Amino acid sequence: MRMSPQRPMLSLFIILVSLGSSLGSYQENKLQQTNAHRRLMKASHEHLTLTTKAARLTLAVSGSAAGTVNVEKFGAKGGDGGDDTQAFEKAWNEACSKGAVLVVPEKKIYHVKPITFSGPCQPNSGFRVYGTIKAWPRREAYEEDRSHWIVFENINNFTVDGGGTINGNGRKWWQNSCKVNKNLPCKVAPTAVTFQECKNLRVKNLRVKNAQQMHLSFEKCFNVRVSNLVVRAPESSPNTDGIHVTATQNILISNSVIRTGDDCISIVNGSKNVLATDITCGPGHGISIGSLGAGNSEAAVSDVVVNRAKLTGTTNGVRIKTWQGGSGYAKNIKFLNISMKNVSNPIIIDQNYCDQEESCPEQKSAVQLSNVVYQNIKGTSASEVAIKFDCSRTVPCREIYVQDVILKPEGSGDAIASCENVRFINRGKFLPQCTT
Ligand SMILES: *[C@@H]1O[C@H](CO)[C@@H](O)[C@H](O)[C@H]1NC(C)=O
Ligand SMILES: *[C@@H]1O[C@H](CO)[C@@H](O)[C@H](O)[C@H]1NC(C)=O
Ligand SMILES: *[C@@H]1O[C@H](CO)[C@@H](O)[C@H](O)[C@H]1NC(C)=O
Ligand SMILES: CC(=O)N[C@H]1CO[C@H](CO)[C@@H](O)[C@@H]1O
Repeated sequence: MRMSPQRPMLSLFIILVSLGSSLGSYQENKLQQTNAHRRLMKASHEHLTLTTKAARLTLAVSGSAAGTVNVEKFGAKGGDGGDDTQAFEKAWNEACSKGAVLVVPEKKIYHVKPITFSGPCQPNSGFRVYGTIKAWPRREAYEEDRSHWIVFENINNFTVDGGGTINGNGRKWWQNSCKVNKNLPCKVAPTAVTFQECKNLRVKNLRVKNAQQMHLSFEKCFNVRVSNLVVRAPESSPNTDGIHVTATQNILISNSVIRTGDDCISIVNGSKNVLATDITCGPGHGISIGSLGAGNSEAAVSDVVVNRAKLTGTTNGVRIKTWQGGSGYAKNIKFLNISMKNVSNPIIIDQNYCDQEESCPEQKSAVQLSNVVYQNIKGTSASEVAIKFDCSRTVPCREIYVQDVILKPEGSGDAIASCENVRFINRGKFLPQCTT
């Protein structure tokens, strides 16, 4: 019962390739390109609908040919607080080696310790969660590798779906975070679900909640479609990013609702061709590119589009954050059609990012930011500074395009824009205007 992902994956590739070339031509034609872009977005939208139909058709035709492996076949019990890890391992080995779909049955809660699902697998393998997978609560179980709970690695042409829940059970981890208890040392906590070096991957129709630290991370993946996710953790939970993208190319994240204690989406070094569309975000820290350039490192991020996002009550809206002393670039980035409601820093470029106890000394080098487009961004700011371009003095921001950006104060008072070391070009409305 697998929704043959080859065709959708190929389509994704085509969408992303055309997206990439559109970004290229955008550079030449600057803001005259809105019509072409609108067509592109419309096309990609229709395309998604079509591929879904094609997938359904394939499903109907192929029936249950691929076969399934139920975790209960290997002794998973669910619900009694017992440890189902081994059953999951055995079920995975069978599913992966035979080309079947691992099934987590509905209505039960399976407790699982840190686990790695490794490929490569036979064609037609998959992973379908109907019920709930919940993280083993005792933190001792994570001593060997504190940064991961569930890992999928080295799998191709693969879908994770099912409509069920993956629950990181993160409360104890949050209580022991140095951000919550200042007396404790800062240590990493597990990412709930990590995808490493996966190709042609689909992750859809899932709830992921209460991660120990980040919820989902895509690392060194290629051709990924993420859709229809609901990601939730309390606003107060530390570092619980929704979707983290690192060293990944050609990834489409669509139709997802993300409400957590940190970035809804964070896109960092080595990522290229990232499209996030129809994202509902908040509470949380907004949609971020970065942080980049930490520890004097070199960064490369390009061709990122965020289209149709709705942010409510977040601490940032759309943000680019880089540390002083870094190098490399973040370029060809578009933030389009975004609505903000009571967002504290709706538009922010922060090249003096410093997320540590000690203050960060001034340094000469910086990650170069260029060709960043803000178009059709409307709504309200919870703070006075609605727009902040705090760019590097030695490496100013170049080619920053602002069109039809209107941000008003949420309450009474004024909204202002603060602009340091930025060269921007604006068309259409741009409110508030830079005062510095
Ligand atoms: C994945 O799909 C591609 C394209 O359809 C195919 O060439 C490749 O062999 C497949 N890989 C696996 C591991 O099934
Ligand atoms: C940044 O990404 C590039 C390309 O993926 C990689 O070669 C480099 O090591 C990365 N830098 C850091 C600091 O991770
Ligand atoms: C707006 O956000 C601020 C700060 O986050 C909060 O104190 C305030 O209650 C919010 N106002 C509304 C109307 O939601
Ligand atoms: C796809 C989409 O929502 N496009 C909209 C983006 O914003 C422009 C105006 O800047 C609208 O005209 C598009 O409809």
